[in-house]
Amino acid sequence: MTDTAVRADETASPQPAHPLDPATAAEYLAGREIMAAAGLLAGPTRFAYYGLEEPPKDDVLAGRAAGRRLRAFLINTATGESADVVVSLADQKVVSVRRLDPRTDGQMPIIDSDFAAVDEIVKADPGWRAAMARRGLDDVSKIRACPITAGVFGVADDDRRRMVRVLAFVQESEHDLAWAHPVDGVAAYVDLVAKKVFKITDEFELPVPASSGDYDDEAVRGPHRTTLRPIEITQPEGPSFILNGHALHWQDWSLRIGFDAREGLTLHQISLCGRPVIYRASISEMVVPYGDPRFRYWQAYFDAGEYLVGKWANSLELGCDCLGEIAYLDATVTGDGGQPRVIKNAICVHEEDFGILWKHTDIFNGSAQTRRQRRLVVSYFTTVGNYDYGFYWYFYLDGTIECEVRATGVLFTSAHPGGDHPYSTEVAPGLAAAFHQHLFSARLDMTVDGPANAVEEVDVTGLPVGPDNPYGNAIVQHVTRLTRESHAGRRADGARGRTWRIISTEHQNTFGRPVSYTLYPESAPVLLADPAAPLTPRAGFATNHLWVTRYDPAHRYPAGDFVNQHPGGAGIPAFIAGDQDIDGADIVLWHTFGPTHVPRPEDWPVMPVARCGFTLKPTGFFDRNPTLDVPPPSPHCPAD
Ligand SMILES: [Cu+2]
Repeated sequence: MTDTAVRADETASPQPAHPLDPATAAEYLAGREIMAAAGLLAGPTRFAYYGLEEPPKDDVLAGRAAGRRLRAFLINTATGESADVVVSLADQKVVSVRRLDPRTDGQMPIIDSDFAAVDEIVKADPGWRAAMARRGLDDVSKIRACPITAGVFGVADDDRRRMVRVLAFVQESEHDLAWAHPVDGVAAYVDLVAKKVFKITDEFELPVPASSGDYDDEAVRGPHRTTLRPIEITQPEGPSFILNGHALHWQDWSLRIGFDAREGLTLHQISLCGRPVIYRASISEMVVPYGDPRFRYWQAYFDAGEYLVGKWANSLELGCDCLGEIAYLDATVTGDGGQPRVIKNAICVHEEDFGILWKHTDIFNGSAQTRRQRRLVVSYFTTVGNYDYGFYWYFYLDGTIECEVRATGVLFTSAHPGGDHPYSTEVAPGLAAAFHQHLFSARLDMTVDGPANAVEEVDVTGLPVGPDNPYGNAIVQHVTRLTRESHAGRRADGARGRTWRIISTEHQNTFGRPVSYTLYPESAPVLLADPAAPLTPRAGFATNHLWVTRYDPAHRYPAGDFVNQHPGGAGIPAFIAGDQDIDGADIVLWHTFGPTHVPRPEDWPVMPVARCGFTLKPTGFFDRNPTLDVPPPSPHCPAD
């Protein structure tokens, strides 16, 4: 084993070193004390979210020492009463308490104890047991209840209460993979406050698919292949990065690493050669809508706003999840009671060789040079139900920033009805996986050489034959400045090579052009739900690939603060309602990306990683290739 854990120079001090550092265990406890003393935690009150309330950007940039604040979403599980609370640790007091009306404001995210409660509630319900018994499932101890956020569909008795809808799977033995055995056609609707099943939909019966999906079972997977020889990554002099607390330095890059139960990994104050590029970057929401219109039409998860992706972060294993010289950071999240829980080795920082950086063999002067690319990788992995997501941010020697999401885990399944079912793929005998989308929203608070930025949409096209283009070979850029929020909801266009350039309106390069970074999107479909679908206003952010908004510290989540059972219109649609000027302002880009997933048989029983993401490249940010100073990889490499 050559992989090495590089312990960061972390202090054990409960006091965070920087205003943007994640909240510490001691801070969570201190904040909890303040809330308890104010009487906010009476009765069965639980924390549905608990995290750092980041200080205003102006204060951070001005170096003003802002007092630390925490934000908590509290829910009384007996009454459903919900409150959005901010406490000041410095002042030892509650700063604000906003009582929510969940019918209009939305419900609190799903909490840990909901999972266990739902299992008990459905198994105690005679109607649900009868529905299972009709399908020959008399032993409910073998049934796994899967609670799914309910959405809002305008059905009166569905939408006025804190609820989940519950699908069932059969787990034949302790190690059986339950996702292989969906019980289709039936769902229980559970009122989480009344703690009872209030409705059962039972539309059709199909046989529970029987084939094992237990990929750990040698009888299912077959013997391990023996033909893979070891690959070892060694860095005998150690990695080239320095991690000091949450501050990371590598080559000309510097940034700060944060972590939040809702957004997971957050990156702050990303700069290159001492020049700011992004003030804050995160994946601030995601929605996974399924396309089966039968009784399960409501299946769509907002994994960040409804389930809190960061809370389910994995502890990473050296030599398994990460190879080479690794520095880990722990993440601290909290349980329902507001008690801290440390996820060891949640964030992985390492350096990777990435093939050729540049290379040329010159036909005239005989020079033959090769340089190798490297990237700094900051990543974490999380498990939300059946799926697992890896979130990777890459920083390259040439100034490129890349975000990659890796989706893996197990498909969400149903029973295949036979024939050419239009909405799903048969992935094992009688087992179906519905078509669905994974749509992520990257929140990119840009500061390209300072906060005064603007966005240009750049298309590339040919021109028709004409007096200035007699042979029809002309290629031109079409540059459109996005000047107002109302005009900045944009779609990618692969046929026109569409990109978006984030320019400084204050700084120019040697050619007299604004320094800029270009966002290169993947041209995958945006939300495929009909514009009239109840989901569409709830997932408004996902209806375009790009939005640009004026920076507002309250605009953090593109589907709104309270996504669970929110009727729609929060987040991006509300942010842009004021139609502010975004030209030469402090602006935030919201970029929608992600796959539309038509499952393949090869995605079963566990799915090989599917990648998606986007790239940001310096574009006239430098005056020439910034990597000419990268030395040859080894003395024997130059051929001349
Ligand atoms: Cu998928």
